[in-house]
Amino acid sequence: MKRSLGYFRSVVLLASTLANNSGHTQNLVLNGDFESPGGPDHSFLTAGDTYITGWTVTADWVSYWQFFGDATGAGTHTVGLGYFRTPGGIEQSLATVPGQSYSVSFYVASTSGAELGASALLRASAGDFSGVFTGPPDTQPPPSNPGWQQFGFQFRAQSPTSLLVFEPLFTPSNTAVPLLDSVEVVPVPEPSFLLLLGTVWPLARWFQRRAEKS
Ligand SMILES: [Ca+2]
Repeated sequence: MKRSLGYFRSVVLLASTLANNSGHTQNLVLNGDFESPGGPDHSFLTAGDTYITGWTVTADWVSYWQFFGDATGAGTHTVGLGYFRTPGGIEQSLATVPGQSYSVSFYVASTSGAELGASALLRASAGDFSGVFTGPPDTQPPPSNPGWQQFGFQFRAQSPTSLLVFEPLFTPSNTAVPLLDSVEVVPVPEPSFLLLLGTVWPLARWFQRRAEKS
């Protein structure tokens, strides 16, 4: 019986560790909050520029801002993609497992110069996903907080590396620039893992309580 209890204490520890780790999975994105390199505003980064740590500029122009504040209040910097009809995107290559699903989250705000009220359009893509997100309307003239909204999507990796890309989408009637901050990518737990956890965890807890009572 003692050996049995010892075994289930080990299972409790394992299940507890798995449960804790599943809630605190590490962000796969390097410098997803854009707090590096820090320092003053840096406008008009051009294609190929790697000034923003971990990211590569895909097209002229991208701006590195502390002017607009931070999406979550945890930092000071963000990026602006494009400049009033001039495209400008950023990308980062992520190490992924083919077939594995990942969850992406990020914050978007809009800046539209004199045209307050416009909502910036942001195209995001990774793995098998590509979609356009409409940011919240720009209602506050800078340097007031432009207002931030969190968005997200899931993608399935198709190779050992997945390119995460963010670009503005301008239309003849909408030239609002999307601001981007706090990008996070984490693996989506597989159903089999959740099933295992859902089975093992209650059983292990039951044995733990029995052991504590005896
Ligand atoms: Ca930030």
